[in-house]
Amino acid sequence: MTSPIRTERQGDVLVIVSNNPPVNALGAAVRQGLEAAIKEGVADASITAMVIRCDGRTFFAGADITEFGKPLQEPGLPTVIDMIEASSKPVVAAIHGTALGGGCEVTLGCHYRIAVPSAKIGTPEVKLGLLPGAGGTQRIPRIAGVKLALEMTAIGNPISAKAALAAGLIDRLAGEDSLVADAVAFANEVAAKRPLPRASEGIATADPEAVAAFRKANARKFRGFDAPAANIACVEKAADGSSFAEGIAFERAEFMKLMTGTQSAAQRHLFFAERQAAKVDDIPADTALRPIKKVGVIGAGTMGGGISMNFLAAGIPVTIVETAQDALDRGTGVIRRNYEASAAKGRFTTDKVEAMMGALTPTLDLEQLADCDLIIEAIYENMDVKKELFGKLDRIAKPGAILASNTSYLNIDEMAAVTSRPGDVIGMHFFSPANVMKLLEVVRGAQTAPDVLATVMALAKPIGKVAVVSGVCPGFIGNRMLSQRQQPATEMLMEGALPEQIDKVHVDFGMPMGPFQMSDLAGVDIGWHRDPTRIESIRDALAAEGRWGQKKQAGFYDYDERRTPSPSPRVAEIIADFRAKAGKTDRPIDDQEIVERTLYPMVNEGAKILAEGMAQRASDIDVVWIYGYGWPVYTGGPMFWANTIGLDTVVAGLEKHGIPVAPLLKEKAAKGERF
Ligand code: 3H9
Repeated sequence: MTSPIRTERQGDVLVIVSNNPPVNALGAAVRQGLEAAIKEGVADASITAMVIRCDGRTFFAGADITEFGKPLQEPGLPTVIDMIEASSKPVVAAIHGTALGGGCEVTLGCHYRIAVPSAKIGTPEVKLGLLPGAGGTQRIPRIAGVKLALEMTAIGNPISAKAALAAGLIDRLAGEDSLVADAVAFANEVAAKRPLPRASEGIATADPEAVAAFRKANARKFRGFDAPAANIACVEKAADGSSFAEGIAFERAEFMKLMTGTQSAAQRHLFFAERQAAKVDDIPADTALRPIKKVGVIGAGTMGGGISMNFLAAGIPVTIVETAQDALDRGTGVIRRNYEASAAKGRFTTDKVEAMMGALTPTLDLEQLADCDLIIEAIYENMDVKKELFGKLDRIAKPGAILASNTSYLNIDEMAAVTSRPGDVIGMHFFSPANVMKLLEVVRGAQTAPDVLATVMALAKPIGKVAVVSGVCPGFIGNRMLSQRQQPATEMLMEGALPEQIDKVHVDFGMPMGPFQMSDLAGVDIGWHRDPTRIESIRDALAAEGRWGQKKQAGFYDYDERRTPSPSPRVAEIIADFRAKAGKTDRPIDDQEIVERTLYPMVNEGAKILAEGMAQRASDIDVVWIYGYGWPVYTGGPMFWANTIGLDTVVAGLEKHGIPVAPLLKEKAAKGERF
């Protein structure tokens, strides 16, 4: 087998080149090749300096994640990096693309670093539930200080080459198109310079105030995750007077703890799940896509506005249609205000705001959609109205245009059936707020054409979404599972639990909110029959009293002006009243029962969704729940979580409460299999 590493001589400089597509991950063959190449450069008396660079789209994007959890093949990355740093001849890292994780750590082992201006440098391991385990937590603070090291390791966002230059993480910028020549020139320039600058020999200054402030500022973001604290502890260790060797030993121990834990396994699962979700099993990867140069959105309400924002931000012009001028003005006004708020936070320039608004065409005339390549309807959920609209679109839209519905539970096939082109019809279910939430549930109708599905799946990436394919069923993947937790939660109110107890179990589990907090946010009055004298459920009773949720500052909770919830004595009264009328006696309900009756049924429903082929794979369901509903990332999503607690445990829990177990779940549990 040929090595992914080759060496080339440029005068007295040995250029070490990696060619390991797609992202030059630092797998075993790369590490072995690097080790051999460094040895070659050190041993060859005619070589005065070395350059490490990569072919393809990026510098090393990190350790090879597919090797994690398997026996280590020598040499390990820390060994290779130590060897680079120990070299008696200068080594220059020549960076383009993204030098991430282990890739960034390789650059820190080098004595000098040069990067093209477009390069990005970072240690995103925390997003995989890990920490930079090849010296990163010890070298970054020694070069760039504790403050930046905390941000880079515990938050994990990459920084620009310019920022890296300012922080000393790179020494100079190369020309965008002259990296190799500039790196070789740099190597020649420093060839005779001694002593060699070695990051491990630097001293990091302790900054307890910065650490405390950082912890406080990010407490919410870090809630529930193990890795951020471990990253912080390692950075602190680098600056507490310990030797580099002691710091490295500490880093190694922390890294191994994380690597063998459930959280990192869950986060690595998500990394691959997210990428897998983009693939549709029966559609070839090279399917020709339909060009999407202009998008039409029908409805300028919260959903339509949010959907439009995604395309405008991606540089795709949008025509937005409403039925009345005031609604249209309101909708476009909200879009502008949202963009301006983001600009005020420094997310983009005011020029960009104007460019995006300039690409938005508001209109009351549906005919204006005639030249759109994709039309998404985001009107209210009524099948008759939607069918009428699809009939009109069939007449107006140009041939080949994709006709999409943002429905969250209605049948796409019924909408497709009223058109003469059912193959062009698809569901694009965005989640609210649509400009923020990352999930896009793509609903594949019975007749949706393969190239239509492939086009919409490919469109997700440029608009910053993670797309998952769902079949046609009520509520699709996400809302279908959601309904499975709402009903038992309400039943438990009748048996002795209070909304705050049930919600707390969900929040402690890591959800952004529990079932009743979600009801209050969405509106208790949604789907209400609007007859205050007809009180058949707790929900009816709340709605009849005008307790419609957050918008009325009263729902399952009481709210103050800042929308901070507090448990409501009135709600407790209503519930007690209902229980009494139903002749039910209270009993204590413990937290475990809440988990078993609200979360296990979701897994159960997930198994049915899988068995019916409504989801392509269990990991797609995990992606839906993590990106659409905020299921805690560190548990890996409902199906991965079920694997970790054991499918037999889930089955036993469901049976205990008399909930019928899905055959697929039962079968897998009996065979000792996982999803
Ligand atoms: C680490 O370094 C630990 C060390 O500190 C300590 C060690 C001791 N490994 O994302 P894309 C695959 S932890 C294996 O679609 P893009 C990916 O699955 C690592 N495979 O491309 C996909 O495969 P497929 C720290 C990887 O252009 C294909 O490459 N580093 C890896 O949108 C294309 O990926 C990171 O966390 C990997 N490291 O984005 C960086 N990376 O085609 C992780 C990617 O079969 N990577 N693949 O689906 C990224 O963030 C993005 O891939 C990157 C490119 C920004 C580089």
